[in-house]
Amino acid sequence: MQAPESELIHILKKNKVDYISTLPCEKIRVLLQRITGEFFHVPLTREEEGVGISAGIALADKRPAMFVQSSGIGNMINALLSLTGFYELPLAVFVSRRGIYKEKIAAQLPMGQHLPGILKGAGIPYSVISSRDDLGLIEKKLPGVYRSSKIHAFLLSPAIFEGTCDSGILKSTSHPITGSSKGYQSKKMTPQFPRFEILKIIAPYLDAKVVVCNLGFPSKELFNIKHQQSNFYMLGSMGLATPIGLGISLASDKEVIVIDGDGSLLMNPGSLATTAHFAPPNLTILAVDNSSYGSTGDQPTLTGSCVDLGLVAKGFGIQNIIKASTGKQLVDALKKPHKGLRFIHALAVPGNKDVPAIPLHHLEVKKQVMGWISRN
Ligand SMILES: Cc1ncc(C[n+]2csc(CCOP(=O)(O)OP(=O)(O)O)c2C)c(N)n1
Repeated sequence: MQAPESELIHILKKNKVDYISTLPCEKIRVLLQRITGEFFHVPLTREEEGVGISAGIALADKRPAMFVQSSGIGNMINALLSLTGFYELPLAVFVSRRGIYKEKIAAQLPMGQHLPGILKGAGIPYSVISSRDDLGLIEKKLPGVYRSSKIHAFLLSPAIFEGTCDSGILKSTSHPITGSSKGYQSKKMTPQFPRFEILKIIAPYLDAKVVVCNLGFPSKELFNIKHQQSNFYMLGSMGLATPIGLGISLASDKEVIVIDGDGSLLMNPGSLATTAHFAPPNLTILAVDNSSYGSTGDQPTLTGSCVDLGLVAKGFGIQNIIKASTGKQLVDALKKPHKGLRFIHALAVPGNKDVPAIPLHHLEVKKQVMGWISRN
């Protein structure tokens, strides 16, 4: 009889799942080890960023899946609803469900036990997989996830994997950090323009690139300055611009530019670590740092007092960091040939341009972006 891990991997391969993002749970450790070796594996710092990365992968017309613990669903709900579900993208979420079978950690009980109710309340379809006899249910439901671009959660009981032998599992060994961006020093600069002017300056350099744009005013301003079919305008899922761009850059050969914001990067800073880990050569992150939550009324963020985003990027291991505040510095940064991942820290003064809303339906935006990626 096949091990349950092998059976599950067989089902995933049969359904042509390409990319698997994971954040570990001890109950599925053997399965996770196998996944690392057999798929394009994306190790996450937080489950929410995995939803963003998976959305980018789906925009590039590849098939994403995630393996997380039940507690991780609590970190994903907004992203699942305002990104994956909203843009009708496919995502299979395999959940190691704690708190229901021989659970020894009391803190796992609340999320594990309430999980079906939480998913039901959120309108996310799920299947309960209580034993390995139920694995057939995954085989039945998984094709529909990708055919109909739906989210589906498969709640996996630890009973399925009970007794699995984990001898031979590779453990992480500590290793020295190499190749960090030693040369980058953050010079003092004074911001010159608001975001709108920065977007006008960089607009000519966005041609023929997939642009993932932060939600709120950044997207509205970009639409009004330069709409192109390859612009993905976020309408929710704050903090996931960089993960979405990372997903597209991993799953396609297109040049990708993420227009992110300081408030959003502070919400999911770990995504810079994941991005540095893969360091896709076709990805540029342009962090428009206006030291404020611009779209909600310019409330200050901590980049105005104690946080230097360029140094944050450096600390997470991004090697190519450029700081810019003048028009020339911005243009030079974008024109400079680059062989690897770039992080452009663009200083801005607060303020939004009063521009009309984007008159496109969000599903039209998705269609345009996916069409552009597949044609080019
Ligand atoms: C989870 C979540 N919290 C809060 C908001 C409200 N919100 C929308 S845009 C935004 C500000 C984003 O700030 P930043 O990333 O710095 O970009 P800026 O608008 O300043 O360019 C906030 C707080 C939200 N959409 N989602």
